[in-house]
Amino acid sequence: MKNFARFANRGVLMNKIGSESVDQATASEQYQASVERHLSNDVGVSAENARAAEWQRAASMAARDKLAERWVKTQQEDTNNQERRAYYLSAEFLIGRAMSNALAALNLDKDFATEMKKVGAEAADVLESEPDAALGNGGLGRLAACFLDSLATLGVPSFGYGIRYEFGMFSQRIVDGKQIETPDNWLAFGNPWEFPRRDVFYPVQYGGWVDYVNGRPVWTPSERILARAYDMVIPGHSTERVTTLRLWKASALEELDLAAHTRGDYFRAAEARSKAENVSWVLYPDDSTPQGRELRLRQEYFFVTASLQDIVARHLREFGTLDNLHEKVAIQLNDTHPALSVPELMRLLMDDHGLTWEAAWYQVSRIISYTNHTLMPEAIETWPVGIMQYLLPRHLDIVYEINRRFLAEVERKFPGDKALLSRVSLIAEDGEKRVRMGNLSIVASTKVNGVAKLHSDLMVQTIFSDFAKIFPDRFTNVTNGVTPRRWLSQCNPGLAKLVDKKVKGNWRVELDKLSQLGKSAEDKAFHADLTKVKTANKERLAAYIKRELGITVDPNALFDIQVKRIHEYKRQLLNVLHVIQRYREMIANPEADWQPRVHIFAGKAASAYKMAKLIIRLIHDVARTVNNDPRLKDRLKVVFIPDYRVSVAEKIFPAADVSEQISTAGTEASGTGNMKFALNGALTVGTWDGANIEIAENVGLDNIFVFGLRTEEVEKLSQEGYNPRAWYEGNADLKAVLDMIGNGYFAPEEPTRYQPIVDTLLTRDQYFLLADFAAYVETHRQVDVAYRDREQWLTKVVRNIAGMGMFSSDRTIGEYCQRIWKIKTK
Ligand code: 26V
Repeated sequence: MKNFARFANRGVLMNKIGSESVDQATASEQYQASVERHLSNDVGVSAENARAAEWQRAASMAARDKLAERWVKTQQEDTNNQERRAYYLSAEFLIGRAMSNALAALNLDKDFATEMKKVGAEAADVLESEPDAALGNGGLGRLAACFLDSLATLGVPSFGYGIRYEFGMFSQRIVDGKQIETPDNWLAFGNPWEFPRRDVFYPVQYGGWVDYVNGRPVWTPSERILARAYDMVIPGHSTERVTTLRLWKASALEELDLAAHTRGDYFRAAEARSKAENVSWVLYPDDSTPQGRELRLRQEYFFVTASLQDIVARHLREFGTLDNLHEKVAIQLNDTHPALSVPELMRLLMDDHGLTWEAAWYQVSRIISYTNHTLMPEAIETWPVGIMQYLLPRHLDIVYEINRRFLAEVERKFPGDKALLSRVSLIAEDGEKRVRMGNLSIVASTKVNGVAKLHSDLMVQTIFSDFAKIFPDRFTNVTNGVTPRRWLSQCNPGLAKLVDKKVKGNWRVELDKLSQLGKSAEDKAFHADLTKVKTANKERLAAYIKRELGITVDPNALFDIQVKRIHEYKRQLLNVLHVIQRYREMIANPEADWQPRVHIFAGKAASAYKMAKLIIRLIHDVARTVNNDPRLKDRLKVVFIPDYRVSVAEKIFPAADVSEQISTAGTEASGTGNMKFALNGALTVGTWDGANIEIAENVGLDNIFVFGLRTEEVEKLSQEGYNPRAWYEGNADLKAVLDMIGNGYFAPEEPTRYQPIVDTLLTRDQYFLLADFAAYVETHRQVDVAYRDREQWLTKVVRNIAGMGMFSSDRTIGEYCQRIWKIKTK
């Protein structure tokens, strides 16, 4: 192994260069030697024969070794310091790839390519061969991953807790313009980043009944499985601190049910195993209505009970008493998915540890806080009382008792208001009786927060207005953020380098420092550098599009991009309507000096969401028509990039000129893609919604394109009786666009294909596309004009990047620590 020899020579190096770079060189060489050792000893292949994926395994094992050292130290520190810990409970963590982030955290990223080259491997291929860990649907799951990065970086004593899904978010393939879902077998080649903790497991029980023996409840469950811990190390940046993401895998109590086995019933034994493992088998890919499936409730209880048992056990190990649990533990519920934490923690404290109701409630209500991520009433979880009774009878009893006491308190504060009692009750009694998980979470929480200013305001004015009256001090806002390590430093090294030149201080961990760029807003040399970087990023994306789809796009065209889950409220359809309008204008006047544009879409549709799938198909049919129309001379291209995921997002954000954030005002809780685009120098075309508003405030209204109805206007229009057909009749362009879709212009082989789209738009148009169409089209005309004034545009770009300081997830986590968890940060 030639590199061991090089390593042995480092004494010579020492004499040549300064000590810091010697340390760096040494670290890199040690790392490289370790990679080669793992390649031979663990992967079992020679450097000469190793392929990219094999180098990847070896390289990640070597990085993992280094992280493990930091990990052991951090845990020892936290145990010694005995400070309050934050526990982030989330059914989703959308991590993506771990390798380049780990190398960056270890400060080994710069030499990695050179070291790999020396052994004949291409670093880019090695990094690309890592599968994404896609244990989440979209924004909510990615936020959890950004939060872990910030918890580690800020050195907060903390754990993430979730589920080790065997299959993550489905892969999306497009066949004849239609979405096909295929399983995401991300663990097929093992996961080098995880540490199975064979000695950490807890029982998880379901079903059965509750007896009252001398007035004390005794739960006799009918099923028992195990939750086994698998840890992932989450490295901090510019610190040696790390944090832990502990994921639970379900397994049978015994690998094979021995009793069944000795009876010779081999298949029954195998069945018990697969039934148990079923619980952590697959992520629910439904980003739309929660369907109230029993397996989903099993999953939620599964990770809640395992995590809480683990937290209690750790606390008892460290303190030997539960008296101070609430002083040392802060639990954050990422939406209502872990809301069973409320009755479960009550149960553990009372039934297993003998606390009284009052003592247990005192603790629970000081430990738990809840983040709400959507205002859509249909998206807030409820569980049929029948399923709860069957699966978790003891928990249902506890929920009833919490409700009894809570409603009595409300009755005392607001006597005689029966309607109020029924609205805030933890049990919905209209129709099938259901447990309201949002209400349950609020009643037990220290703090309840929304994820952007507008969202938090609307939360207390609409869905939770009754609770805001009952608990006026409980509600607060913590605006979302994203980690600048992954979403600028790693995904856009070209831009990061320019920022390094202009900004003093470590902007990677103090993003506010980006404001220093403001002084270069009109600097022509800087503009030229920015243009070079953006063009290179667009070339990189164009090459990816060519490779994946065979479509040629011009990197000099304006790249207009909308990437996110496909949902009617996010209005990808409005974007399509604009593209069609532009197409009409161009063929009507082909000789005009049209700004060349590439309209890029990506995103997955929930598998049962018919309308979302039809929108994907329409995008493909429009793309086929537009991309092949010779009259346009390639000045308009439409591209749908398949299988949107974290690693694809990292290629897309850096290449955008225009970011589409066009949800109906009042519907998008925050958005985080909007932040990633602006941070990478794209200008936003957006509604006055979610975090767009705060982005506008921070980058300046002159540097963002805001259009469309405001929340109050949407509300007013809706009250007055919105008639979409009148908007259709009243706007000849809009009418022509919808008629083209309805007449089968884009699907001549099946002219009625898009009738359902036109029908919903003309009869209901729940998300006010037709009302916003004209303003949206007009705004894009302004975008074209602005884009051509290169200096002006680049000034706006700089002001965008400079204004994004507050959208670091470090700021967000800092606020959670201060205002919700009461944890000190350095
Ligand atoms: C579900 C549904 C189902 C029915 C109709 C509309 C709708 C809308 C959203 C959802 C997802 C709920 C939870 C969620 O993923 N929220 C997202 O959380 C992100 C992180 O806070 C935030 O940036 C997004 O705006 C928000 O949609």
